[in-house]
Amino acid sequence: MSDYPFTPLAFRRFPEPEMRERAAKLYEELAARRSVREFSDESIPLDVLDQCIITAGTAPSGAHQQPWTFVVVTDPDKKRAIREAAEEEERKNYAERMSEEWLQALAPFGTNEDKPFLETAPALIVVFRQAWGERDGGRHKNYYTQESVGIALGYLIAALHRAGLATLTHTPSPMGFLEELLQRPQNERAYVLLPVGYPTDDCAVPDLDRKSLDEIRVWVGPRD
Ligand code: IYR
Repeated sequence: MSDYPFTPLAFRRFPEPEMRERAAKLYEELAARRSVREFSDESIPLDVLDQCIITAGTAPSGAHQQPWTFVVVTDPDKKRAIREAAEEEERKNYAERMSEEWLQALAPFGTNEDKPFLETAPALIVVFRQAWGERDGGRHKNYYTQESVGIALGYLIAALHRAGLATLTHTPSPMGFLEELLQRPQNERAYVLLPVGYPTDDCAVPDLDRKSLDEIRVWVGPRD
């Protein structure tokens, strides 16, 4: 017997004009999202984070293994410890580990090894990938964990944006210190760290363009 007996799909169909309208609306909403590096220390309604995390947990995953854990850090001492450890790694990145080409790619964004937002933002969500699962005291393999957690992260960023919260997709590298500081089990690997909060009143972001449809889409086959 299947672990999951099949059940009829509840699928919503829309008239075509409404499909276009809904697609355009989501574009408009997500196109307005920007990665923020200057966070206000103003508190946020923390229950909204739970709502967004449960939304992320609806993402598809390989063999439905849901190989993700979302750790929400609001404790000031923990945030400071994370900042210190991240800055130590980033100092090495900027000074030794990043290639000249990489440094040049980042130059327009003015990033450096100082990560004050890790303390200023009222919450950090650290997303972990479960490299393997545990069942009946034994390990079982998880499939497509990178893809699954990447999709869930996309849902999470979109959900937080829609709720009116700013994020930064931050990947201090390497991220092993997060596994230690947050005392995660052996099977969990830090995947990404999202500071969450409101931007400062004078927050500025790089004036960048996004690639056009023609640059990112290749069509194979008839269009009508
Ligand atoms: N992790 C480093 C470097 C960095 C890398 C990328 I790719 C960015 O888009 C931005 C920064 C840091 O956070 O500074």
